Amino acid sequence: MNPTLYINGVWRNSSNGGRHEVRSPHDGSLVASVAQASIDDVMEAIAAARACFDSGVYSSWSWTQRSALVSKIADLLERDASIVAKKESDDTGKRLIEAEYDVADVVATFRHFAALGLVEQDHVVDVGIEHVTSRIVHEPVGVCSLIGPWNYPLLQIAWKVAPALVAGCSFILKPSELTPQSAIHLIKLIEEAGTPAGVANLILGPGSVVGNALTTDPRVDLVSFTGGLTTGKTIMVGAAPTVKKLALELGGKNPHIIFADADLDAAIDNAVTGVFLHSGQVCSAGTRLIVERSIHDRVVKEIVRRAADIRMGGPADLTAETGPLISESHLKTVEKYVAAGIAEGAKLLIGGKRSERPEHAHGWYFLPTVFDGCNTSMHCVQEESFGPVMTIEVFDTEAQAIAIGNDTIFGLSGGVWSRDTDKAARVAGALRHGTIWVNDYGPYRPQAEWGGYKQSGIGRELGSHGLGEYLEIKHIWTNNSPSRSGWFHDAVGGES
Ligand code: TXE
Repeated sequence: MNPTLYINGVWRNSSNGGRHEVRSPHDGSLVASVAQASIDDVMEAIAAARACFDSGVYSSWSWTQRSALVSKIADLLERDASIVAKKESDDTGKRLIEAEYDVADVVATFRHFAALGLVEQDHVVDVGIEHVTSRIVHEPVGVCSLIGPWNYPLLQIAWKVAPALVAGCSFILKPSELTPQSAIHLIKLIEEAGTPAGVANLILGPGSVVGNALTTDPRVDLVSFTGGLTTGKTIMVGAAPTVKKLALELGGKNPHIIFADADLDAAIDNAVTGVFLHSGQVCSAGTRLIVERSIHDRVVKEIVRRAADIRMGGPADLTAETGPLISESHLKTVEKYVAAGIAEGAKLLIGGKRSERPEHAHGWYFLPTVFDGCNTSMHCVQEESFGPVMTIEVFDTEAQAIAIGNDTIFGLSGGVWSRDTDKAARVAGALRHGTIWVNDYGPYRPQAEWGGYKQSGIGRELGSHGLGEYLEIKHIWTNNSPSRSGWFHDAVGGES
């Protein structure tokens, strides 16, 4: 049995012999068998990360040394890109080419944080007192639990691991139990790059057991989590007694607004990509199409035509444009969501059920689905399906478009299409979401912050704030000409 837990620089199996089988979302075949950590393993991993951090064996490395390490990991990821992409594609069911794009993004993420580590973080502030030097210094936050989801397994983990390493933290990484293989390989590369034992630890297993231990243990200083809203709230509660720092990305219900004066060909094409890419298993998916009434019929007709034409297939199908959902349980969740949408009066225009093609019979394929006649009182408009489901709402005025786009508990991302640049800028400014695309939908770059308003999360990943999450800020005040404070009266006075 391949040892797949990594604790204090040693690869090993679970202390209680637990294993977990990873199954292909495409056809249910076995793609890997990995160790499933026990609580004792989690305790050991946290102890190792804590001892490593407190010893200063890595946290005392200079910024330059840590950046060089992260840069080396990027090189190794580039070397192994095709191996990693294959593992990612096997676990997620996404096409190999999509997984290859993801790995390229992962490399870019490591390179971004390596470069950021070379930018001087510390500085002196002028406090207006001549004999005082006031320095602001940045120090690693400590021991971090990094918990990732299954939709972009390696990428979401990279957004956490790379800044944690550059900052000088120690961490315990827990990828989703559904998609562990790329994380295992990443940790091998982190080891190969020369990272000291105890800095990077890997725990595999279900969130409710090992994830819970990782997010409640008093020795952990920060939890960075990407996943569902319900799990995010549970983590907040568990982290509260020891007031852990939290970085949370909890998904979105993202408005995609098309005005009548938009470049409709580009807008419709991006609307289709924005919601059906990766079968909607994307936190920033543009699931809520919000269309100006005068173009509604034309836009809807075209979207339905395009949705009907989407080719679905597994990792090896070179003609496929999108793939299966991650698991049977997730497919059932999407089915329930669609049934609820129909029950509350949304008009199903296409899809709404699993694929009946024989080649999809053993996998979790759900057809691209479009609901028209929706409004903000409906659950299907308010709740994340995380499947290939678009809801369509209409508006008459700019103010209405903004109000509808903001009528959600989430605030991750949104899009606006218009040839009127002033109007588009006004709407972009008024939408309460962390990323807004104007006349585009979906692209991101590691140089720019990513994260949500409202219940989409806390904090930011990527950009420079994405490093800041892993840093404590210390103010060091040095009085170069010491004197008495003179606040309290002193009956004797002077030096004793
Ligand atoms: O996510 P979970 P699930 C949304 C999406 C989806 C829903 C549920 O709407 O339908 O979440 O998906 C770990 N303590 N997103 O159930 O449970 C778990 O092991 C600590 C949005 O798969 O949030 C996994 O590693 N950890 C999203 C990770 O949390 C726990 C991406 C995510 O699993 C835990 C994925 C606990 N108590 C789903 N319980 C996005 N923001 O992109 C679970 N985990």
